[in-house]
Amino acid sequence: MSDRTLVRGGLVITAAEEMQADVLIEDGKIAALAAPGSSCARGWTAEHTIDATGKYVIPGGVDAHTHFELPFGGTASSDTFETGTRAAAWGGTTTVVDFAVQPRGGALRQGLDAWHAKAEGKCAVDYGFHMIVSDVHEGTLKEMDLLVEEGVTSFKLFMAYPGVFYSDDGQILRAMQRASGNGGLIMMHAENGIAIDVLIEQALAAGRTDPLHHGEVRKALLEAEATHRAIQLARVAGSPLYVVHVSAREAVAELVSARDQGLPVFGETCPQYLFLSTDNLAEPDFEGAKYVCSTPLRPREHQAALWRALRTDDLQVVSTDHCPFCFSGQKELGRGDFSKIPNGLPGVENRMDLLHQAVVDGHISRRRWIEIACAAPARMFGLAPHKGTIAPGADADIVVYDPHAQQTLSAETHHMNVDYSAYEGKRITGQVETVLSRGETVIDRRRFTGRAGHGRHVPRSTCQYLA
Ligand code: DUC
Ligand code: ZN
Ligand code: ZN
Repeated sequence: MSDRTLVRGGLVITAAEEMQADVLIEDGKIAALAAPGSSCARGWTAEHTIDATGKYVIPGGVDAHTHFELPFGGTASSDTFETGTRAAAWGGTTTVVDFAVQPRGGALRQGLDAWHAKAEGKCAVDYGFHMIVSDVHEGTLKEMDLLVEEGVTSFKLFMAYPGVFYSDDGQILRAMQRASGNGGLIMMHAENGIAIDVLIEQALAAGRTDPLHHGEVRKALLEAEATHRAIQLARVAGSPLYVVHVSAREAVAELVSARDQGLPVFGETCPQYLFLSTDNLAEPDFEGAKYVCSTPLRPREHQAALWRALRTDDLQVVSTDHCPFCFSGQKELGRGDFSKIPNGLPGVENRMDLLHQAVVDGHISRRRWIEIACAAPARMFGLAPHKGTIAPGADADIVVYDPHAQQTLSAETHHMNVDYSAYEGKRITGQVETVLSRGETVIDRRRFTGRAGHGRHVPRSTCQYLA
């Protein structure tokens, strides 16, 4: 006996179109869309009906950049796969792509197995993995081919963090050459980490130890320089490139220039760069530590370039880089030395709402909201056509979104396992009401009805932007 649900009376919004439609779900997949009310006439019967009158019916969000349980700076990010994916569901995100980490001196396989073990049986929504390559050598390169075959089709390299994740230009070039042969997508953390380390040392020696100096040493020009270098290396290797967490307008200019030349160069930014700034890093009493992440928050003047690039498709994706550390006991590790503050911000629960607020504020259209938060990350990371859209045959990952609800973001009410909100007190118009993951209701009118273990690992195909 098949299981059917009808989502009735809502405004269906995809990246391609908006239409009043009923959505019929059968056995976890979208079976059909029909004109409002015609479902009864067509004889559709459903065991469950969700009334979406006056609401948006949108695809579940795809957050292509999370770090659950990431060891970093002597501690680990505070959301587990269980708490993090539950918070994702609350925020209308039904697929996350997290980063498995190759241990230095170890194999990619070791890192990937470790991340599978953390996630298996714990997740409330579906998940995939990228692979952080922190030690490029002949063995690693061969392993990249195997990972692509098993659905881990993207590899993050770091031009930052010497001695931790860092790869030099030769290693980067070799990994890019390999990706150009096996269809993998290289994701780049583009900051000149060698130069930044010099500036960190000089700042600390001069007594400039506060969180604000984290932003000052991680200069926009050093993000732009690394972005330029990564683009040139990718050209030489003949590989596509995806630049993660773009924050500096000078880095955006490098991407625009590459794209104007028709190069397969892509980029993401994150809500923190669109809504927060160095003003937050300057908050007194060490509160600025809450906003320490890399790339860093920039002066507010950078935001216009990010919004513009999102509108012109020079940036394709908004992901969160969700990497939460509690203020108490974790961020505090860096009191007296900003370089010891674990890098990262929470946000997996807030992305869909913040981007809806961007629609309300006139930065982007409704369809662009769905494109950058759902459809583009799904295509970029080989999750389409199952994820990121509402169309017959796609997974029934669906959010009923109330565009008129008013909410205030706060650590008091969020579900992420972290003791502060980066957006404390921010008023948002719009709220997730109900969330389906493969047809199963995981949030029912603002009650969590999901379960750990519902979420499955999703093997991904290669980047669909290149086809
Ligand atoms: N940046 C962060 O802010 N956190 C984790 C890793 C990274 O690159
Ligand atoms: Zn990074
Ligand atoms: Zn990251």
